Amino acid sequence: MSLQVWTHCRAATLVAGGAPYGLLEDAALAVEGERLAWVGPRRELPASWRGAPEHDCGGALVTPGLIDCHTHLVYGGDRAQEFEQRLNGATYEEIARAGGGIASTVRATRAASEDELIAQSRPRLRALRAEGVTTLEIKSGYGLALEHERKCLRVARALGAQERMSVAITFLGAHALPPEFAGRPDAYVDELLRMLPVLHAEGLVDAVDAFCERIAFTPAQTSRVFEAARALGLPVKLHAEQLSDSGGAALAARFGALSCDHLEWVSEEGVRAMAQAGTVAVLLPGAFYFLRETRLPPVALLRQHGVTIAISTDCNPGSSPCTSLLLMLNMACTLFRLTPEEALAGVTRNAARALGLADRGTLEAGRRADFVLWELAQPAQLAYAIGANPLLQTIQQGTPR
Ligand code: DI6
Ligand code: FE
Repeated sequence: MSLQVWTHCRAATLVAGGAPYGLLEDAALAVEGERLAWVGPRRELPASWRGAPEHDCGGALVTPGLIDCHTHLVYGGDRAQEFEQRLNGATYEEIARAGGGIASTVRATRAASEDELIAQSRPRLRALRAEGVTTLEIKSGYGLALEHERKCLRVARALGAQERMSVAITFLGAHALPPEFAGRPDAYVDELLRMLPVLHAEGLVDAVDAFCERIAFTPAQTSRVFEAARALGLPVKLHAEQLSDSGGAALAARFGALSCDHLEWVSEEGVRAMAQAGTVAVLLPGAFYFLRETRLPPVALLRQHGVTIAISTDCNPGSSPCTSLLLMLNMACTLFRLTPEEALAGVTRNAARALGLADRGTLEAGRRADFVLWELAQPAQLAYAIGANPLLQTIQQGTPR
């Protein structure tokens, strides 16, 4: 197995409990094949590693590969026209109720072939990758019928393989009611319960998500989807309390959800339930910003109850047409008042937890050798700059990309 050592760097390991950011000055990272075998101060590098091929990082800052744990990156078309409508006075909910919103992306996505969807989605993935993302979650939810959901999930898998990106795939069939089921949401949930085992058997589902909201699915309907996921042994996550408090967070916690995402309207009871269940709070500053929301997620309450906080782009055509995870770090700090350290943990260690991936998110022995070299002196600079990309190099599973 190939042995390599990376030296002359400052490593923000994100290992909790030690220095801020888990920072190691003058660090060395020893890589064996696709894994980190040893991480520590260079002068303590075990003798067995001396003589292994060495990469001089030239004093660069090193962090774990970034993890974008909530995206809807595979879709057809765009919604620039709705952006214009909103600037002329319509609200996101009004547009959705009038047949636009998610439904308009469903039309464009259904009309696109697998190859067209790959071509349209690839630049978004590449933009994230160019900023050091090494693990990406992609949700379905713009197909809303077996063949179209399958098409989107297959596109997500194909993009991961073609672009050397670790992709976690989430089935979000319960995203919106498709037009052919208008007025019959429970019948659509019946249909979802038929679709899920089929797609799962095809190896296309790593987790199950739903949109629990007054413009989407009720807690009772969400429960039925989660029961079906549980029966297949699949983890669940939930779009909860984005536009109103529907009690989704507590419901998801009852199912041991990996994460609840958005959470602007979550109650203290919901936060408590998440803390007890170990459910991660995924905050999405891009959607908050783009919809010009004013209700902030209760960050102080999340901290007080010890809920783990992750950050993500929510990359999607309607509420967050964003392909910059670094910009989300900045917005998590400026809009939500996270510290730069919390924000960085939110796209590394905690984002890994939100995906149930125990093998990544920090720089320590045994983890995947996914890491990024940045032309920066201080880790806080990652969240500080707006629109900069200080990336020098990404190493994915031990191999420079
Ligand atoms: N919440 C969101 O922010 C996205 N989906 C969801 O359930 C928005 C999806 C869209 O508007 O296309
Ligand atoms: Fe989302």
